[in-house]
Amino acid sequence: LTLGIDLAEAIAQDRLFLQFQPIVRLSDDVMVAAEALVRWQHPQRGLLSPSAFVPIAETSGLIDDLGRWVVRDAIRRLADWQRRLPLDPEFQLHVNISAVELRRSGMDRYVVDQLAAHGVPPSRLLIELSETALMTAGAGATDRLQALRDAGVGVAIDDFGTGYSSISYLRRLPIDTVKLDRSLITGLDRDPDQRGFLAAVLQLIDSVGLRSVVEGVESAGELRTLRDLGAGLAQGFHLGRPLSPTALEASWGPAC
Ligand code: G
Ligand code: G
Ligand code: MN
Ligand code: NA
Repeated sequence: LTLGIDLAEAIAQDRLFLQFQPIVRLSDDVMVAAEALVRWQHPQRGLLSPSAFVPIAETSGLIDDLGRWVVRDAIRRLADWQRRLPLDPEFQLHVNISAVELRRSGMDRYVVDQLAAHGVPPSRLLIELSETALMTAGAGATDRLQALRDAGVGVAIDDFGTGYSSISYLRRLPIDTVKLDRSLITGLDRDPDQRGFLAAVLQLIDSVGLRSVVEGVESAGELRTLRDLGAGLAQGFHLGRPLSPTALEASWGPAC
């Protein structure tokens, strides 16, 4: 496909860009994190979402270049923010990594080296991997994630609740955060069974010493129910859409 050729060029010419979606601590409504989401401004096809080009990158061998571009740009942004803004001590940037990137040896090294090169403390970064990516990645991948954890980088299982993962993975994988898929949240305020189920899942995650982020909060009713359940961190269109860096900075309260 010609999109693959275009993508190689787009990476080389910096025609990709990141948007940032706020992640909010529900106890005090402070934005304590954001998720970086890659986009591509294609000259003919317009704005493309990652679901339109990450799969192409994965099959065409461009995923390493794409992944490095994302990691480097995200860390540069963190360096810029910590220079110019009174960042909350806890503030963390979440970055998505695909299963194919995780299989590459040296992925962990690249992340740690970029952090050091830009003077960003490793705890400012969190790497997100989908449940499916974690299940299929193999032993080398687990070692790389452990190396990231040992270096102080956060590691999250993303889209939790959609795949076929056993809950025992929550104890075995080198992760510190669980991002709950939005299918667990949609309609939460209207369904008591779903509410009970989510309460139990949140408690399970807490009981094994992990932190949870609830994704896909789209309504005031869902948000209210999550507060009642004592959920920690939340993300979703109701709390904030993916934004340009400038727009994210404007939405930053003085506390950050
Ligand atoms: O923004 P959108 O809903 O189209 O995102 C679709 C998917 O793309 C999500 O599953 C998200 O995790 C993934 N994604 C977003 N940004 C990145 C990125 O920088 N790298 C990788 N590998 N995946 C990303
Ligand atoms: O798979 P992952 O969780 O990384 O997917 C992130 C994608 O989900 C982003 O593309 C983002 O735009 C989208 N997203 C974020 N919040 C919401 C939401 O509240 N509702 C829906 N439908 N999508 C969301
Ligand atoms: Mn994600
Ligand atoms: Na998710």
